[in-house]
Amino acid sequence: MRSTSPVLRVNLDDDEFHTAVRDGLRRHPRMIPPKFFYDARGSELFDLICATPEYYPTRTETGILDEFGAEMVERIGGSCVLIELGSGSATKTPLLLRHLSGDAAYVPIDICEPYLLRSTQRLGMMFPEMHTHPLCADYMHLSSVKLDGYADRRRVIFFPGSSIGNCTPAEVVQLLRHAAQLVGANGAMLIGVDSKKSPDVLNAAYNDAAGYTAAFNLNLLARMQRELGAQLDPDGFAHYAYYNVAQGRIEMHLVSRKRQTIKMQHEVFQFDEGETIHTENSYKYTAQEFQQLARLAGWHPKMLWTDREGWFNVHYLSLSASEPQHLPHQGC
Ligand code: AVJ
Repeated sequence: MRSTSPVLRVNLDDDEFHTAVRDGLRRHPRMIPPKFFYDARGSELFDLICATPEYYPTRTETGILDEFGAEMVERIGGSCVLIELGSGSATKTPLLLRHLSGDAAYVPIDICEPYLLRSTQRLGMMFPEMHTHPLCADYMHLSSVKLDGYADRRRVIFFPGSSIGNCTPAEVVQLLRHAAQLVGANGAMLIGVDSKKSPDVLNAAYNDAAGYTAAFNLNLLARMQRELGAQLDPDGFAHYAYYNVAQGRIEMHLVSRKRQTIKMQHEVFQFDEGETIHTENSYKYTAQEFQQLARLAGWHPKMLWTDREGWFNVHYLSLSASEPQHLPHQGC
């Protein structure tokens, strides 16, 4: 009775990478959005980052989902439609799926099609009864994603990994509003959010000793060479990541190590030594800060699970104000 639909492509424009790089290099300070990290090589490097000892978010969130997955599913309801944003290799997803009912549906959304296919196949084998409808889409444009079918089921967004950290606080509110529209009345969300913590811990997590984060950042230049024919010296740039305490975010940059140019389709971009391309923000939110943003977007924070050190939070948000804050059997 297994049913896996073919991958549906939604809002991806083939030219988008070119436009983003061109526009991002024309402005000052220079900036290229982090979603372009995730070509096949970048997605692979991201998985390697997740396995480094310094990058605590993955194992911390995995621990939380492993311990509290059953409780989470009690909240969201076992026969829901689970919509995962940025599913990637979907290694954490089984920690929820194993508690869902056999008739649950799963809608993984990811920008990287090979990854989407592979993880869909793997989950299809692990959960043969589950209905899976993969969407190859950019969840940053969630308003253009439409779902039909399963009209009687509760729609629940699963957004792990603190990918929401790539959004500014204003963008968080906007994305959470679009998420609310997608799930409709009675919808819910489970979202993983990385917390503020010691800058030492944060700086180490984005400067791993094995160099995978550096390779991930620099792969953007290689992707520009491969896909856009950009003429550049990949060794002329260095990985730079630091925690900006005032802004509450990790910033990743590619720093020019010398005076040089990047040429792309007859356009020449001049770089001074030390000039950077800002490639990523990864905001860290306290539980209270994040709950405040969720409320601004119309969500009701109902529950929060965290690890012993409070390094990572998984929030349960509902659109229904009347849903109890605490489950009856957990009272007292
Ligand atoms: C996928 C956005 C959550 O910000 O920690 C990891 C991406 N960048 N190391 C993060 C990332 C560098 C990651 N997110």
